Amino acid sequence: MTLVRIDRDGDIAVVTVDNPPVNALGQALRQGLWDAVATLDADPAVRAVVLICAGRTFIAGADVTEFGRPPQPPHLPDLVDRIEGAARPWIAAIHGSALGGGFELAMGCRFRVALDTAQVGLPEVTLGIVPGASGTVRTPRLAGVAAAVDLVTTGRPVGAARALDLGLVDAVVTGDLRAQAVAFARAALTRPLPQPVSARPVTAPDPAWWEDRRKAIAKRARGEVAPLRALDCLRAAAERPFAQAMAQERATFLDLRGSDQAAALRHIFFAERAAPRPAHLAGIDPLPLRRAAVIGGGTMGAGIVAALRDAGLPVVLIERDEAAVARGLDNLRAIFDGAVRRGRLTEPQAADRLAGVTAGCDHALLADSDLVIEAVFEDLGVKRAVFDRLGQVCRADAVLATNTSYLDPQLIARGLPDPARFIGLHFFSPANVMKLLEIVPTPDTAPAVLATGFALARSLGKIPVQAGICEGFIGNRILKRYRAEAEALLRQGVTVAAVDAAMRAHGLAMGPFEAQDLGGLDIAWLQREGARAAGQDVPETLGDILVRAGRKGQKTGGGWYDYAPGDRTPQPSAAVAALIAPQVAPAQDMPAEAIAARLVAAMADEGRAILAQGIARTPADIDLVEVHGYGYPRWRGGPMFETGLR
Ligand code: 3H9
Repeated sequence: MTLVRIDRDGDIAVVTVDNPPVNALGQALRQGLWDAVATLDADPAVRAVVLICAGRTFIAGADVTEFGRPPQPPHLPDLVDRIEGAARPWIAAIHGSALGGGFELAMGCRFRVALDTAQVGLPEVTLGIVPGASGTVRTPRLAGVAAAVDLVTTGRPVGAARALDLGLVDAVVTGDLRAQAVAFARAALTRPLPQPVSARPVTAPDPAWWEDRRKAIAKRARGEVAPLRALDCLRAAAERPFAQAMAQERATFLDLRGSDQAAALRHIFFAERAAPRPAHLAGIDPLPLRRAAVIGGGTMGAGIVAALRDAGLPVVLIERDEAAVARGLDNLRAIFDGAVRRGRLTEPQAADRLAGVTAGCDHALLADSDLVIEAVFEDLGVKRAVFDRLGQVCRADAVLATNTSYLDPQLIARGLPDPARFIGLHFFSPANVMKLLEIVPTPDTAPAVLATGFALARSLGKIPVQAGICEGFIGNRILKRYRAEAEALLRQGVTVAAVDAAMRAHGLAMGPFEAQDLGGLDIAWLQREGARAAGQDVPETLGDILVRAGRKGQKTGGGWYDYAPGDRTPQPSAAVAALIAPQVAPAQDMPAEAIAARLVAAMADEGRAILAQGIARTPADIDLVEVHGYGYPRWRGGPMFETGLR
């Protein structure tokens, strides 16, 4: 297959890269472009060169699959220099995404022309590396240091309009990109050429500015090394000559490329891309999803409605009476208003989201729905009653889903006229924000219905993970084990604050106890009490002691910690120490790493049991659950990856 094609439009050469799916810069493509420069430099009839890509995107970056192997020439930084130093000016014509090495190559060109729908960026830090082909050195010369620091240390791409404002691209066009880029080239040839990017000046901020950035980035990074290493490279780019800055960038890139963090982030990168289309569902067509419905407008139900509306689906929201309908709509309005406040939606977009919801208590509204998701109170009787009704009123081919997080979906489905179209879809709260969707088929679920669950996840932009049936499925089952192990540490004499601090140091936003205080200790307690009432032998937890003493978390002014009124800062609690004292050994110091290792090992151990029982299909699926549902640091790759199970 020819990865690089050259053709002509008069005296303008057009180099087309065609390396599906995303035109990644593997060795063969780098060589193809290297040779194209030589060919075109040798052709006196050529006055300028347009670099354009076939398929859905401009070059999306280096080929990440090559990162586990030694780099092969021609190396990308050399290729970028070669294009910049070519005899004729090159013009990058960008559609889709020019990311990482793709954008670095575009910066080697004398000009960049982008379609209005394109985006550009340097996402390398999300892969645990820094840009390795001049991204940290050329970007400040193109867009200034502040913009470059933002772009490189967050890894977030920017759209074409913003890229134009920042000076990252020279023109934004609509319509026929190739024709527009060729026209741009012709016009550019009538004027003196600008300096190559490497030769442009850069204004260095003062040391205090760098210190401020360093503090802000370190706080955000929580142990992730690439953003700070990228900042070092950017500082070198601002303060030192081009060649020296390039040498520092290359050394940093090669160092990080072989790091554990980069391996972990690559693991998550590929797991995320594999998840929406699992191999075992290849060739199974999902059912059409044109209209959806949600039963229950509480926090979870409203979040699911918002997620469905964000994906453009019209939604019916059913509640049990008019007052509940009004509350459900209020919940929904609060979500969309919040999105407007945060600048995620405009007022008209929010109004449109709301207008696409038909809310009521008449089940006849469900007659047209392709998918109905139940999100009512977590009680088997209540859920059974909902599905009895759905079995009567929904279309015979509609998919019926439960959002249960603990109950056995088989019990919920019992009595349905056609259990083959029933499935569990476990969203995480807030459902319009959290990326994880656990998909829980029963033994009766039809393959097409399972495939529909995955299709739904794709249209909602969620990460789907298939889970088998057990208490808590994958995520909540591991959470239970994690909390139990955290309590075991307390019983050994480790303090609540030491456990939480250790997990924060490990990269989680919160430790297990402060997280329980935020969510409320009573939720899990109610489950345990329910199980005890049903005759199960559930040993008393330390959390039970706290709940019985009225300490349910922040909402009661105290849980594992004390809270001053109006202040969410956890304060170590003498009352808690006294309450649990009879159950705990004398205080002991344990290093933070040892605490984290114990907790991670417990999670991974539960993960292994889950795999052995067929509840999860792969270790990577478990890692995705932890990263996208429970705030596990991506850069550690998840508990399975971290403990060596890949
Ligand atoms: C870099 O550039 C380093 C340089 O600074 C220095 C070098 C010296 N490589 O996401 P999709 C595969 S680091 C290999 O579903 P979309 C992906 O696995 C790189 N493969 O598509 C999937 O495979 P499959 C910086 C890649 O349309 C298929 O392509 N660049 C790469 O939803 C489709 O992917 C990035 O980090 C890659 N770089 O989104 C950009 N990228 O079909 C990463 C994708 O077998 N890529 N694949 O499952 C993206 O963000 C998205 O792919 C993109 C398209 C937005 C481009």
